[in-house]
Amino acid sequence: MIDLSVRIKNLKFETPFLNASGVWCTTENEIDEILKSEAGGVVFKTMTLEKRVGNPEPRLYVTDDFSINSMGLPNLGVDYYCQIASKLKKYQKPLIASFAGFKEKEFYILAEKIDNTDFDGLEVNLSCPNLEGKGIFAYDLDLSFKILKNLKKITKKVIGVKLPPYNDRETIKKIAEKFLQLKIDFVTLINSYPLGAFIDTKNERLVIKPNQGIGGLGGRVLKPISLAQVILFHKFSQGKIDIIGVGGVETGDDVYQYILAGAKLVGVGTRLLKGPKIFSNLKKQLEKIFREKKINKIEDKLGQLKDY
Ligand code: RRO
Repeated sequence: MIDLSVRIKNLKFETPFLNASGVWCTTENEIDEILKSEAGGVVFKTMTLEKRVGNPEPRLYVTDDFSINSMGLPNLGVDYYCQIASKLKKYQKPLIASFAGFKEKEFYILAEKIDNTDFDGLEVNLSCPNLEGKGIFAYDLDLSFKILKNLKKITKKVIGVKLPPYNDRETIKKIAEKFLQLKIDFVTLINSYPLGAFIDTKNERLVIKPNQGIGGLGGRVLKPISLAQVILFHKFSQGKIDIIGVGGVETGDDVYQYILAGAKLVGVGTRLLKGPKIFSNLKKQLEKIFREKKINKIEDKLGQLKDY
């Protein structure tokens, strides 16, 4: 019998597939569709204290190879999501609240609100690349560690952090060691690569409008970058912090690569733009790989890359 279920602390996911926050998870209807699919749970669109319309369009460009977005955090606001969480509880799948503040204090107010609801876990988004005139929190390690230390005092729920890509091993090592100390339960690796641009040669202009036409890069091209982050984080955290791998997941083979790299679950972003049907395809394809390789459960292969 193949068992694709995994756990992060006390949360059980019947399959290791999630949406990447941002895709198909802004309205109650979208979240409902994810929960009705073969996804093991859902991560909500990153919520802010107030609702937001986001950046001007065009703000998303998608090809088979990549996506570029500068959505600018459009969402319906924390109160809306807290309210619908109680309705969506009926699916008995983990509901994860992704949230972000513009200032340090807002992270604490958001966490307090979310802590008193039916959400099962929190994903602190320290890596949104698209806020005009603002940097990425996660590139300020001292501030990020301070925020997380304080959030741990506020919430008793399962807590994870969504990180951007880093370009050196030392930073990943430092973060992994600190997260072990802070008892962070999971990390989501990675958000979109922060600086992506593409030019439409016919019209001689960039394909998106906000932020000088530069936005977060996702999709197939991200997978090698993301896999390296997962491998290094898994190594430096000694496999003690669960990882949700995100970046270029399209097939069961991609999922299997993330499992070997050390990710217990995967998040699907760019490919989910075509709809939640991808989750049943991923399930069939991963089960086929498990059958052929005679694997019974994900834990047996987690981080099990062979040496040369
Ligand atoms: O809404 C966005 O522009 C956005 C967010 Br919050 C994020 O975390 N990652 C991304 O690629 N876009």
